[in-house]
Amino acid sequence: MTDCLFCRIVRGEIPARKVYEDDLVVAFHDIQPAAPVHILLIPKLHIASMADLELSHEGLMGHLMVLASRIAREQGCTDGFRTIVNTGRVGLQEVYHLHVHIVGGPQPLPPML
Ligand code: D5M
Repeated sequence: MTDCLFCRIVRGEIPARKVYEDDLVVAFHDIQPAAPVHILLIPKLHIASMADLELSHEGLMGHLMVLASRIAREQGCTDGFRTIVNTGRVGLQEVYHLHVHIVGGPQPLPPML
């Protein structure tokens, strides 16, 4: 997926304010933050959306979830946070490279639904 926006961030072709990176994942600030803390956590592997997950991705997705918790804590979300994975047209997904939004801040977030 050479022209995927988030693949380009993974390759360093587009700048991003990274807060974490390892062999499997990258986390960076969302360009349009919806809250004081708004981080996107992505696998380096191009997976278009949650609808495309396979059993072989189990370990990678477990890694992603454990890191979401750690990154939220490191960003100061010690009293809770929200994790969101928008999926497909109905899920209002804009960027088709699987990503977990980590959203938080000092105040309670408004209800989603
Ligand atoms: O959300 C996609 C999210 O990706 C949305 O909150 C904006 C963010 N975005 C788009 N381009 C960038 C760059 N270049 N850096 C950081 N964040 C970005 P979705 O769940 O697909 O609706």
